[in-house]
Amino acid sequence: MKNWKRYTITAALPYANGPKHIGHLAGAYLPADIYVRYLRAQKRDVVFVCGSDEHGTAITFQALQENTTPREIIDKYHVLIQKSFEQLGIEFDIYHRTSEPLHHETAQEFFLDFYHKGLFKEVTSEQYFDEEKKVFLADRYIMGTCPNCSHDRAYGDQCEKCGKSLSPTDLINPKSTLSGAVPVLKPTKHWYLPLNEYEPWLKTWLVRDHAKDWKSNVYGQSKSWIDAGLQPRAMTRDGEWGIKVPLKDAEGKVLYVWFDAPIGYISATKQWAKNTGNNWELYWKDSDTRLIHFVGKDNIVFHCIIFPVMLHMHGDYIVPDNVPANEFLNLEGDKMSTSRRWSVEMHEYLHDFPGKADELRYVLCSIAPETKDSEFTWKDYQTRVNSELVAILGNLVNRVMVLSDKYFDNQVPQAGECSDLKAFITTQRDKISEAIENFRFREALAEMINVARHGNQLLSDKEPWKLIKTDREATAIVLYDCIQIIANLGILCEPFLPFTSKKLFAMLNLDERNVSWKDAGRQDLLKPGHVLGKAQLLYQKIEDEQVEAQIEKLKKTVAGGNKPEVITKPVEEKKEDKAEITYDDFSKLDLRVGTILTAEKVEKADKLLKLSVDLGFETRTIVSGIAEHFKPEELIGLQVSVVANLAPRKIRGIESKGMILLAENENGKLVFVSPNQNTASGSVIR
Ligand code: B3M
Ligand code: ZN
Repeated sequence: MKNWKRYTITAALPYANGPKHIGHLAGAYLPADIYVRYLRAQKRDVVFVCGSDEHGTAITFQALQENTTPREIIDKYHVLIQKSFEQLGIEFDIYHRTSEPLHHETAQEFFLDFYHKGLFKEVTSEQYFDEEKKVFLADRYIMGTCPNCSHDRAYGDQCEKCGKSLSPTDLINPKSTLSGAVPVLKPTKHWYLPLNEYEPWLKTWLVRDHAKDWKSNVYGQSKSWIDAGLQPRAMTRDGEWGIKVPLKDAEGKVLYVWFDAPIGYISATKQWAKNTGNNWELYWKDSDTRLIHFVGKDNIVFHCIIFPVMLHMHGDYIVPDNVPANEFLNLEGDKMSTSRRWSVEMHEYLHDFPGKADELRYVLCSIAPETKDSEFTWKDYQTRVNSELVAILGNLVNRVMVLSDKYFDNQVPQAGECSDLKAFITTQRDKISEAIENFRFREALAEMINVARHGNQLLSDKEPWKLIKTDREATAIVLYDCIQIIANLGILCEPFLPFTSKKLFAMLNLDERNVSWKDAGRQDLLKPGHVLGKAQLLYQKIEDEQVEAQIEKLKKTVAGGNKPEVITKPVEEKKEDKAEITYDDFSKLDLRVGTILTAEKVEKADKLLKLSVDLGFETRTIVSGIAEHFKPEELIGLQVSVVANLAPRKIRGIESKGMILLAENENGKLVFVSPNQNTASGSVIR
């Protein structure tokens, strides 16, 4: 394998005209994120770009139908989608927008490059025009009778009854779906990419270079497109919404959305480079850069044929080295679809299962449609969370933390390196690496879980809870090994379960910045005597009622079409006008890091929790109005910011000394303001 100097990783730019569902996540974004996290853990040079695809006829027509503007639709969903990704731990280096001027310039530059080199074919043809709405109609927006089967609701591109692919002029009695008017044919000129002329280049590139290393579904689909013969394809459209064709005689014409969208990867990289002081050209023009596109299967042709041809035509650019596209993820026995409302949207999941991003990542990765379509069911989600995450990984960590605390004072016990742990974990690490490098993420995840299984096996073989009665030395060895296993899991699970990894490192009191992928396999990640952090619960069981409610919701949707909508408001910059304070005012505050030791409900007060908080120098009772946002058990061990010198107050008869700081997000949900790594209780915040 080639020794790549750097990586440019792209994930399909979502159309910002609606929410995105977990099928999209499983298809492109999650595998991309896993791959990137793995590269970062290896300290490789990588940029991971994505952003909103804001153009296209779909958005224009949606706006016409909903009596609004494309802008309005897009602004809402851009924020919603970006937030969802963030909360799911999909960590792009930049989430750009194709409406940005930088993108418009970049796309126009590509167009002009081809234009000036005389590479386009200019073709004038007759196309249907809606005289009422004053727009040329995309094929999808014309309906009529199918010449093949007489179905009277056939679309201008295809009859969904008999499956025949059509062109709008084939339809009998065509009508505009926008106005119902009979469309008229009008001549219009467009610029075509002569894909047919690039067939030889494509063939060589694909067949010679990638027959072996591309996934068979991707290679097969691309090859059959080429084998069927390519046609010139129009790269411009009539319309107002989009990037203006940068020519004098092109009034009212914009670039075809599939011309500009992939260039969006380049403009996103340019913006990222500007923000960070990098050189974007290295990431797109240096032959030592590995370019990889993560997309769903409906985007294969654009990323394996059209965009590579464009990059090749331009001449300066590298072409993708791989496009590890996934197939589709179905839902409860049917195709997932936002418009039919048979879907689980990312933001809905996050709303219904707050704090459970890793649970979804885990399940989606283990059932990812890597080689063929696969299926998500809520029952299966529950089973995988409960019998794998909770029962294997969560259980191991919990037992090891409890036992170490009980027998060894929450410290790594003294023990010789005497088992074969090192060989085992190194082998697992290499298996995981090999699988990730070859885009077999399901397998990689299973091998990671096998490491946790090994830990559980060790515990049930050696039974330290019995062993301690007779042999303290031997017990120390078992727990030493188990602690090292957990520390290794902190590294190995990070690409898949980033939130879990963070919690593991905090529990072990290990700074994640001090370890990287190559450290996995070490049996001395934590030295004897090292003091562990506080135990926290990794996962909770998913209850029957929770999955039943989800299934009910889906059924209701389809029956009544009224699945409750959860749209988060775009974040508004809210600035309260408070009077300015001096530095002295500020320094009057005694702000400290505290660790929550216990939490319980306050009787007859729905909103209140009574907490005991370790401030290092003392333990305080603090009453906090957060009971509707958090379950007491999930707070144990959590580190928070505390105003320590607030005058005591009696709340419901309980003396509360201090206040815990919380931030309220745009949904009214509260989150703690916590140090981003484990910090000694009582540490001063300033
Ligand atoms: N927006 C299609 C989609 O969301 C399209 C991808 C563009 S990638 C350059 O499926
Ligand atoms: Zn038909």
